[in-house]
Amino acid sequence: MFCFQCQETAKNTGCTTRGVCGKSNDLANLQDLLIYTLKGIALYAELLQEFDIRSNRTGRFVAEGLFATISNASWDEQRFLSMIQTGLEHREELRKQFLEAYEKKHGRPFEGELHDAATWSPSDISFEAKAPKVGVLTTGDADARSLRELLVIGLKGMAAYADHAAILGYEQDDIYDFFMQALASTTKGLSTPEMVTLVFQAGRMALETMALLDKANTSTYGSPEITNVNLGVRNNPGILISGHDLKDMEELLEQTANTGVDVYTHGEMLPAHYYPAFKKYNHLAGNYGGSWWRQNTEFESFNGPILMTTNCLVPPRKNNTYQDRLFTTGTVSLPGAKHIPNRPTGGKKDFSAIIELAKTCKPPTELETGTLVGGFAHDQVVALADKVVGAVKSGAIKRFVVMAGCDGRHKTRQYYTDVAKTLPKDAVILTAGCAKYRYNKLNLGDIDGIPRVLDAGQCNDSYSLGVIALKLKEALGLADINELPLSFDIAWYEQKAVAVLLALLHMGVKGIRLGPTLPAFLSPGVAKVLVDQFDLKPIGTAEEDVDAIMAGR
Ligand code: FSO
Ligand code: SF4
Repeated sequence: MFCFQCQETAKNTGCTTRGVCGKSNDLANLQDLLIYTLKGIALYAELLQEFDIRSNRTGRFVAEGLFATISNASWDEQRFLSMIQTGLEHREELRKQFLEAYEKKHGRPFEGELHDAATWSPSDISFEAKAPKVGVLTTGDADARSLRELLVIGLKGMAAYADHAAILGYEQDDIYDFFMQALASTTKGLSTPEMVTLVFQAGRMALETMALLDKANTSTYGSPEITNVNLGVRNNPGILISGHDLKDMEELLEQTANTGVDVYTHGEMLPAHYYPAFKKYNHLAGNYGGSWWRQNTEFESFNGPILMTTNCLVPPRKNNTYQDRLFTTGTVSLPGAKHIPNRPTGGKKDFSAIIELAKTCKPPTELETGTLVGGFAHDQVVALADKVVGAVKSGAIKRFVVMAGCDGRHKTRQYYTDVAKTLPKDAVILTAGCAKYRYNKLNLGDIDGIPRVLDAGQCNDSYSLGVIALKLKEALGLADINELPLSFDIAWYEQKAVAVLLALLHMGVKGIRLGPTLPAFLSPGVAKVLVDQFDLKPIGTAEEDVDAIMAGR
């Protein structure tokens, strides 16, 4: 195996025997083979675009496949074997369609050569033998590999966003078309400038995908509102729901109403509390615990069933007491955990097994008390625009610092807590994603009633931060986003954060700090392009960086 897609990769180079995350050699290889299968599908889908033939079914399949390979989402080898199998069948359907369309248009059969990704067959070689031949290291040149993988890793993040939007009924042809074009491009030996162009195009499409998801979420559940979220527990049994899937949240809340079972959020599901549509459920009791990597202890003390709707799912330790209470659904899977099947067309998921189990469980053990405030997505901040702009003009707010992204288990992430503590009292942190758990319980106070930590939501809501920046730019009459009193100190862990980074670069944001380490998949050559063109920087110490941030550097 060779995997270097996340921030915790071994020695910041690549996981080669077993992932730091726990991913096995076999699972990593199957993920590579699934990506290769998607490339084969993409090659035909791209050719079919020329005949104006496309289908959302193919777009969805590719998005779901990419999403399944994201860090800490799908741990079940069987799942990948069946996705590869289905993928190859899907590829053959597209091949037939293409050959027919070609012959119809040209009056003769297609005789061109196609890449192995579009033609290999499991009747000639087993999955086990094929998988090691199609991984990341098959691209020999370091810069070409870096650009290809930056593109594929960014696509994985976009695919997660596209999949969430699709679940709510929002899909766009140009996004699916780009998936096909980008995946197909990695089989074509493009020149460096051509690959760089595609990577920057991925930034534009990432922004578009995030906008689509924002529309899907807010049209379906309303615009997030300022909300105080309870951190304590009640006396009823509870179900803990984590991940990012709001449709699962909705259906779980509906099905638990009047059952005597409460629902708590964990990790990235915290922002569900901010949506008007969910506020009407009195049994949505609060948020339990912190970010994803604390699952091993927090799931123990929760005492009730846990529903994982997306990543990050940490494989439970041996002798844990919660594996029997752990349920997965959608993209997430784990051997030994019960999987709630997808909703039938026009129907709903059936969470009754989780609810029945919850009724037999003890209430959660209290971890903390108090509340957290959040819900500062774009509409809410725009509603406060006069106040915010007034505070900037009066000098009460000197600087905004976007500290969005991911959390992770590594000690170096203490940096983000230290930055939050060290920032002067006239600085406001804008956040989204699980990165916030490094500082959202520090009670950093407020500036004239504006909290010093403004949480826009999940990493899925990072789009909001871009909109807020553009609205501020407009309100302050500035010509360029880089003239704002705004710095970016982004924490990344997995592939959605890479999609967000590409979107920020597309927006022209310069001087982003990215940590705790720069991605291992950036070769020195590609990193240099990002440093030279965008002034992308690694993090330093909290003190140095806060000084530089406050000085606008
Ligand atoms: Fe966190 Fe995990 Fe939302 Fe990520 S839970 S780290 S970018 O997968 O998804 O922010
Ligand atoms: Fe290693 Fe991260 Fe890949 Fe897991 S996802 S194998 S930790 S690089």
